[in-house]
Amino acid sequence: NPTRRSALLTGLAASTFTILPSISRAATVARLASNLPSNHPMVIRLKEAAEAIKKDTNGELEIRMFPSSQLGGDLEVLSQLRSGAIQFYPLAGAQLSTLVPVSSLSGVGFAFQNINDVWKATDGEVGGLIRGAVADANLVVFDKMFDNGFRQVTTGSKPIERPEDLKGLSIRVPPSPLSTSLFKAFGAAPQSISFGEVYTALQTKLVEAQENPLGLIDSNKFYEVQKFVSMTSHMWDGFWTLSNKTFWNRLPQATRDIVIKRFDEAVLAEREDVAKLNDSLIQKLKGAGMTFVEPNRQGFREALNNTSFYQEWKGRFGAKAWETLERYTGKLG
Ligand code: X2X
Repeated sequence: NPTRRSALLTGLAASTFTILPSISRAATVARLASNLPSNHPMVIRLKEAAEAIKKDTNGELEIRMFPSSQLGGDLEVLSQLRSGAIQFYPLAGAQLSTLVPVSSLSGVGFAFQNINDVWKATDGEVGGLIRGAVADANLVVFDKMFDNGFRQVTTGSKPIERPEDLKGLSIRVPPSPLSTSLFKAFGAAPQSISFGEVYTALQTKLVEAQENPLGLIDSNKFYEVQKFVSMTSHMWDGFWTLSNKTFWNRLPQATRDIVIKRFDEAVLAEREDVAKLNDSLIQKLKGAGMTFVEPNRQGFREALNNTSFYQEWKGRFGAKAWETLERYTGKLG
């Protein structure tokens, strides 16, 4: 009897739906990409945060980690974040500046003399300026930066002891206008290469040099393909944790609060990790065969002062941003 059959089917469908709500909502699975290797403190702490978030949300939010540029190059992954293909991406101000120019403000050459001044600025008004611009670019950005560190120049065959040694030097820099501009100001030949390709670029002598904080010289094993470390500390760099806005706004507020709490904990723990590592890494890298050079940093700063670098970037960032930076660094240029 067709009527009886359709009634039976309707009843069956209804009962199925009445069962469904009792099954907990399917967990949200998010992807977090990073260009750093899994043994870097930032990735280690974010992995811990992800585990805590899954537990705190009773499995509602699972964040899967994709370190070591597994999902693509630095800027390719930024596009994936913007499209929603991935949901979280800690990205250095250097690379982020290709989308949000002011985000490399914290990376101006020789701007900061110590890490305490960096945190005052990036947890303060410099960070506030940058985070406002990132939000205007339709990305979610968390409050505090992970520490990458003060960047040092490594080379394969000759140490960098004075500014003139940079002339003609084929050096890899992150895909970032400011990084390129800084090394061009010294007469070097910078090449923008995604971080995941740097080791091979050095190994195949595509470039002679690169520049990164000690933590990455160690965790990315650059000591295997580079001989000298020149402690130029020519710029500081850090990572903003970014999230896709559509994804983020769909999360329940309670879940968002848990993510914010755990990511904040991760940042503060990572900053301490990097500070401790810096004390031990020089010995460790010497043990791995690297030779350290302590160049006269003031000489590099004066040489940069004699170029158009500071004037150019004061114009590109604008008077307001530059004045905000100088409130923490003192007069630049
Ligand atoms: O690409 C780099 O050199 C790195 C990993 O330090 C940044 O992401 C800026």
